[in-house]
Amino acid sequence: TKFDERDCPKWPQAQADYYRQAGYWQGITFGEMLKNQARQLPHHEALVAGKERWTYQLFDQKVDQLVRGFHQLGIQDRDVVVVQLPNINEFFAVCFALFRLGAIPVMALPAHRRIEIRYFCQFTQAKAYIIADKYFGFDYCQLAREIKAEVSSLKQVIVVGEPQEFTALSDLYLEAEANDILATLTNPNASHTALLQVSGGTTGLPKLIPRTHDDYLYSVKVSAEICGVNSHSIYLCSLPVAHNFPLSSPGTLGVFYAGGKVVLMQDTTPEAAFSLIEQEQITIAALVPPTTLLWLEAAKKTTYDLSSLQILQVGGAKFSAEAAKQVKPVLGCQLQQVFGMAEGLVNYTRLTDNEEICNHTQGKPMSPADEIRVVDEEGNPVLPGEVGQLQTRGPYTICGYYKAPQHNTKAFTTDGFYCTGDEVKLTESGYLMVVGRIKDQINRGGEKIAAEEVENQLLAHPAVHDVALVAMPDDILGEASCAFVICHADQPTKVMVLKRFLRERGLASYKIPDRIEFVDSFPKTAVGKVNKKALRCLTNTIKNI
Ligand code: J2J
Repeated sequence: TKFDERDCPKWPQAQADYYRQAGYWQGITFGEMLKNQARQLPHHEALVAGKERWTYQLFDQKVDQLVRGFHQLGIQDRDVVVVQLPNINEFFAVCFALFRLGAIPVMALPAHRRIEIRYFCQFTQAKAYIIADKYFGFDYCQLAREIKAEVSSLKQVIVVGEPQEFTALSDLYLEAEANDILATLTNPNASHTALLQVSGGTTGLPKLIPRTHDDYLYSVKVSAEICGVNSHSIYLCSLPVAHNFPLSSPGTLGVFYAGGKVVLMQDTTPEAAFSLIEQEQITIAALVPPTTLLWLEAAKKTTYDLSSLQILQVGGAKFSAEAAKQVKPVLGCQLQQVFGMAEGLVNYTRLTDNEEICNHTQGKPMSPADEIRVVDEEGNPVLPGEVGQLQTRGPYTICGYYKAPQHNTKAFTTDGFYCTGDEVKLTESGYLMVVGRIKDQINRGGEKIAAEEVENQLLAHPAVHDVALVAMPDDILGEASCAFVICHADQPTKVMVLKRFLRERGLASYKIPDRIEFVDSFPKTAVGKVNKKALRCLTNTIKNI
């Protein structure tokens, strides 16, 4: 079964026409974008990871070679491929080869496990799954074996490193022969889905986000402009590459678009980052708030020279104004706050903004075509400056999740605005301040956890009668997760037992509750629902006892 664009709600015709006429959507694909760079900057370095250094020319050649190898394996236009790779150059060779073939990568994270990967493969009827053999001690070949046994659509497992019974990626870099397939490939349609991003989610199952070449490339281009990224920029990528922030805001793709250099790192300690900053003369880096706090601490006593660093982007979760104020004095670079979402809308503080704005707001929409409104519970606009839910639509915000018509009626308004679930305040100058959230999600230092998903997994344990997952304050992460569990009266169980249960079922480790509290009942709201607000308060009291 092939990927069907009809499973991805699209912009109404008039809106799409406008985005094209206004020049937002340029009909260019990611494959072409890289080809252009390889022509213009062949000897310029594009990608660095450890000892690997790829120029744009080499990068482009590797992509073409992989196109041949993938094609030979039977990967074609409109096939879905789940890509789960760490921060290595191959991630990009793989993704761009898939882009050129018209195949669609699912941007899985290295932290995902059996539950998530099986779901992605099954739900998309993926034809291939691409992994690294091992990463942080985890054996992905074993995971692939389990998935392959369960998902019949999955024909190929491709491995970076030791392939065991599967196919080695290194065997798929093929040189041109007679009747080169590259000559016969047609360029994918730029208005079609280029990739599937993974949503933070609010429901039992993660949602997939279809991003087209047109809309994603537009967001990448504007992001690069706003962040002043150009061919001299050197971008440090320490967040997991597949995540929307380091991929597109402006991220690695924005750097390629601008002809700059991406430096990938896997070791996320501040010292390793500082050493790379000095060595590679990094000019821009992107972090989530918890890592920024670690950098701020470590920078006070480091001997590394960080003076090349001009911009530090911080996003993914709320960054406190107190920490924000320290960035310039301690790290010697400018702070840029980034408030984005894989569904689309990204807000940036601008490089020309004053410190008040940079430290206290989460920026403003990147595009003049972004439409935003702040609404109350009934969906009516709140008074200026009041708190409400943020809704948005625009040239790079999706109109619906992949294959999720029912959920889409809830997550999108009838006039096509995405309901972000974020509670914000709009300042007089048009900047957004994130003040909270109405979606049932935990933002664990930038990693999103859908409460319902974890609750469902815990409910599968025979001893568990009911469960409610809520956020609890954490000094470093901002939020950690706490599960309140009611056991069946005759079946008491233990914290360790439940945690092990979740791990063995194959839930990504960041979703495993940081804390589990056994209770006899839940506080209820007036209408009889579990009162999560009260439970969140309870995490404080428990902590203080
Ligand atoms: C508060 N909450 C924030 C911020 C995201 C760039 C940057 C981040 C993401 C991302 C992204 C926040 N302050 N600065 O995709 O391109 C919370 C909001 C939002 C949700 C989206 C990008 N920045 N958030 O984090 O899809 O709740 O994208 O709705 O992972 O993260 O999460 P995600």
